[in-house]
Amino acid sequence: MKGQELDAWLASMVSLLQPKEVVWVHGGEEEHQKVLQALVKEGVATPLNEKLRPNSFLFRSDPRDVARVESRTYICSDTQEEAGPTNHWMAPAEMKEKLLPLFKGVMQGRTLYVIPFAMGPLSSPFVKCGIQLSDSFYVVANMALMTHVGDKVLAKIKESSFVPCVHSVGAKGSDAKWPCDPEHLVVAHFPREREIWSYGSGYGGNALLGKKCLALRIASVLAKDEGWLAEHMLIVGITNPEGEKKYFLGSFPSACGKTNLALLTADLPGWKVETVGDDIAWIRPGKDGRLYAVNPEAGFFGVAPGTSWQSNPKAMETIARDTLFTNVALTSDNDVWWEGMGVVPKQPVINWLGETWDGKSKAAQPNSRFTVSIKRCPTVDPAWDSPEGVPISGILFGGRRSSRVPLVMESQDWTQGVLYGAALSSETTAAAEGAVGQLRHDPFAMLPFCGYHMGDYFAHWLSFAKLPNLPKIYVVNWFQKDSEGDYLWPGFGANTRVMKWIFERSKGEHEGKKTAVGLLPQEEEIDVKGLSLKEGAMKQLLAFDKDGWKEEAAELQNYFKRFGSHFPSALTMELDKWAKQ
Ligand code: GTP
Ligand code: SPV
Ligand code: MN
Repeated sequence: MKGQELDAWLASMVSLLQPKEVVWVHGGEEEHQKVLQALVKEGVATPLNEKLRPNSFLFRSDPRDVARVESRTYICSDTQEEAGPTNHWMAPAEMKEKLLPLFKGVMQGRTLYVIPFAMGPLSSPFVKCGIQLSDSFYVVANMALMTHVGDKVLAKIKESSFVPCVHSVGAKGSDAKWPCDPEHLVVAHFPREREIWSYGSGYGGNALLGKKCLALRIASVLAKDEGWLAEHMLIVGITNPEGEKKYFLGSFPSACGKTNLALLTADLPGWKVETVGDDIAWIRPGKDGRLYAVNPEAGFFGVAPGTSWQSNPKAMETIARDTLFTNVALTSDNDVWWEGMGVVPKQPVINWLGETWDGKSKAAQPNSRFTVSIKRCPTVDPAWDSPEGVPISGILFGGRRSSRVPLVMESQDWTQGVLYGAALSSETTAAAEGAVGQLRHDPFAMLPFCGYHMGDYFAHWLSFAKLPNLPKIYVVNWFQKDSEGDYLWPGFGANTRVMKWIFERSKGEHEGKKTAVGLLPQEEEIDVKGLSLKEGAMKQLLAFDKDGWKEEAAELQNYFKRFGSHFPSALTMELDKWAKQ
């Protein structure tokens, strides 16, 4: 929508939503502090121990509103064909008919917050702006950390355009601390109109509309039209002991390790890791034929459980202050706690539901999260908000695979690498509703986030093949298990060892061993000095399971049938090689 249309749009939305007042978000630290204090006063936020965790707050959601709801997320393109087989679809007019009664008068007695926000550095030619209308003060507090908000963005919008984002937690008239309406929840995207409407949830990707809704689902459609890529990827800078620096992208499904790799603490002497982004990358070809990536976000909305001083010290440092926590447990000294934090909590512990913890059930909700500005990261990359982005030397695809998929392998060319992305599958996590631990296809970790036909999306990726300076593409898997169900690979800091091999491969080092599915490292090429690994672990981690891959190929051939004529024949041919090896 054009900037000049803003006033008329807002007036029409106010008459639809019927709030008791309209409050603009201007941005800035002073306003952010006022928002937090008001949330405390309303009893929505609990201030944490000022000495242990300064300027940090705990929120508890309604227990029915704890994760993204993929089953109620819609792509409302003109035709179902455009949305493709991986998205829920409804015709735009039909969806509007469904939405209008839900939104009509929903904000009666509530404040409507108007949040002008920018995804990407404001000075970047690639920035995309939105205006989120919301009746959630919690959303206001989160958006201030996750995006650039306020008057500067509004000024930009006025001279350009914005994506209208209408959000309500629903439950008209409810005086609950965390109102929501799970029964009628709907997150609707209109790719042609470039609009987002979200009703019924105040949590994460359902409610912070700049993130998955704009920066991935709507942006993926813009990217296809304009010749770039909007991806569910981390961006990390790695410097070797000789001082050479390279940037990498990593695509992992939700709760499969992006934040952890983005904030990796190198466990090898002389290696340095810096963070550009932990969830989303906008990637464009530069004039030199290389790919450049920008992080459209300004903060982390990271998974709390599993984060510890052992596994991810940089994340622990990042969230040491100025952080919002949602659905974690509260210790008796007013600090936060979660499973896998690696410390014993001060008892009694109050669990995420606000009850005294029984010591047996989960104290923190498995998808409990922290929200924090990227500027709090001790090793934020100096180029994290570079308007042009950072040049990319390698792209990683990884999922949770307990067997078959090796620790790392390298594609022989772009087409095989695109097949790595298309073939990605992973065991499901708590980041979305539904069962956990079930293997599902999640192409490019974009299954819940691609705003158009996934077959066309594969073709769009292939269309970059002609660029002269493409990065190499890798599969990684930190999650192989042994026969006792234990992880074979220590993961976390030890992933430095895999990044080292990838880094050195991009300089032409290491020979590896060729297979039909890609190049695997020879055992001695991975530096495992100082790691405590089970006997034979590396052999298993780097094994090429030929029969397993044939089976994988057959299963993929079957899966890809759903994309029909949209499925690129180049991928069919590549996959044939895997099946017939
Ligand atoms: P989203 O924010 O949902 O997109 O997730 P993400 O991909 O950023 O996942 P994140 O890094 O937050 O990791 C999710 C969970 O996986 C956490 O509980 C981590 O502790 C765990 N994890 C991350 N990296 C590793 C690893 O190398 N090995 C093992 N075993 N677990 C890991
Ligand atoms: C994900 O689920 O991939 C997330 C969390 O990054 S949310 O913002 O809730 O989508
Ligand atoms: Mn994510």
